[in-house]
Amino acid sequence: ETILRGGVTPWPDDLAETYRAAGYWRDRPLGDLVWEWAEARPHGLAVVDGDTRFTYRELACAADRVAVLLRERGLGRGAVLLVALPNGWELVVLFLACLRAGVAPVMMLPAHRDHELAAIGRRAGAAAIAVPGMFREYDHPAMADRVRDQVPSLSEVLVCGDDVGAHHVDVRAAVEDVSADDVLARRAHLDATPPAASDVAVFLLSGGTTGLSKVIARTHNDYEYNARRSAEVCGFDARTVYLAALPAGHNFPLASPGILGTLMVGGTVVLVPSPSPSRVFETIAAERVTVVAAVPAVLSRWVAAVESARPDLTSLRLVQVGGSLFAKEAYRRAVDALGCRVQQVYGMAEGLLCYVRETDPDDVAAATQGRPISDHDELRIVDPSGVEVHDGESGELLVRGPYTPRGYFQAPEQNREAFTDGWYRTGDLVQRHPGGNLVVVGRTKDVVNRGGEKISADEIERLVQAVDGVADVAVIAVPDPELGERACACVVPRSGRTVTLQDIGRALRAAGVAEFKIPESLLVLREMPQTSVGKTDKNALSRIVTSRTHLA
Ligand code: J2J
Repeated sequence: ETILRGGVTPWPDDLAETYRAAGYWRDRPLGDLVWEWAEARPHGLAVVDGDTRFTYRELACAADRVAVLLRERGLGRGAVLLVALPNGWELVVLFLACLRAGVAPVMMLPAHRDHELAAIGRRAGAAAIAVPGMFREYDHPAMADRVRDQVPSLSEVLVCGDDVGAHHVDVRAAVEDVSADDVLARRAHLDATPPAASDVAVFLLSGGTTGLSKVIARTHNDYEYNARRSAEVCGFDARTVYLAALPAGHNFPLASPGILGTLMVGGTVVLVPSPSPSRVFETIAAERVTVVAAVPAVLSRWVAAVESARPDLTSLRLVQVGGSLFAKEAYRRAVDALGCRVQQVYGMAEGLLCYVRETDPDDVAAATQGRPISDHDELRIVDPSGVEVHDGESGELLVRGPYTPRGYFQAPEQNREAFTDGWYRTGDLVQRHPGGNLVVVGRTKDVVNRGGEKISADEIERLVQAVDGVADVAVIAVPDPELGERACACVVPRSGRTVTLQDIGRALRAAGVAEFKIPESLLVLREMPQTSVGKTDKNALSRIVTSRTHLA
């Protein structure tokens, strides 16, 4: 059977054989692991969400119950489910249920809205969507109903929360209904029809450079290796208590080593719905959390709060930080404030993961973003003409390897740009530190990295271009002390018209764009600066913006 494989670019056979021979690819679907964990430590604590706790056995039972629910709703092997849930036990159970049923979850964010959900739903051919109930005063089931109307393939709306409509699928109710005697029957049914290890296990969103949404298909083989090897490199074991504070739809908290890596080694996953310092500190103290991951913007908030609140962080062994630039000074300050190891991580949903190792000297830990997890990760650092740079010089990083897919899902046009002979063009400018680790020094891709959330400039430009009164627009990143960067819209209005930041915000919200992507400042221009070849000169725009102290 070839399920969803039509849109996947396979690894070449000889490399696939190499990865198998090296023991990276084990040819086992991830769903098989769920009962393996449950049998190894049935009464071990697997998941904690507030007062809700699951042992490994309870987790496996719940996952199977929801997997059967998916099957009953017509979602079987190769079906695609949009998952737009906040961190909570439902997200873990549903994720594992998908793996058990062979359904491919698309890891969205609860911050996504109609625009993102519909675009991705169409791209991935989603048959269903899972949302919370009311969350942060927003009616997610109502949004899901609208998305269903916009995506022809989408028919089922799953709700993980209260106030479930009669036409919705109630996920919580199914889990409450797990009866002991059916466990074996359910398990046998699901075991009888496992997905293939080369099937798509999960879809991740790309930090995208084009306005066209694209998704990354991660196979059971490559994603299992990614999480297992990460757990090994980061020293996770059964004593690990991992706090998922970043949105679990991201690859970092999901599998770097994250939730999946923790469950693989028999540790405990604790989830909080937001990374607010007070909630995080309370949870660390209450559950004796040992590891937590953060983006630099979130970590800075924690560090500032630690310096004033002095919470009990004595259980913490490791704080991981990645997703955007983390300055040396911020590293030093974090180590001082937290009193534990701070580990830089440079990763991407497209694959490659780099971690600073525990054995790296302190100056390397402070100044580098780590090195790859696999001996079979192949890296090239090239100049704009594609020629490898000399040692120590910076260039664009190209990568391929056992957990870096060879193309985006069903995106031949974008693949021509983003992949060359299987090499993924990261769009990151890096250089090699004398010790061998990578240092991220910049990027070539046109994105705004807003506190670790990637915003495609092109996507927002298309949306702003459609706003009434706009003749031309460019979206650029402007430095920000809190978030690292924020999006600024540089707009040339039509003659005789004015365009305000509020106009843009209103139009984008009406189009159902996620709040974090809406430009936060505006530069109004009479004409767009151009390069000598007639393209918008974004460097000139950045200079104009930084020379002004006050923007709209
Ligand atoms: C500078 N830029 C970084 C870092 C990522 C683990 C950790 C992070 C991600 C992630 C991930 C950076 N310093 N330490 O998926 O599993 C920027 C680069 C990169 C892009 C990828 C994981 N760590 N970046 O951030 O897919 O530009 O993954 O190409 O969201 O984030 O973004 P994303």
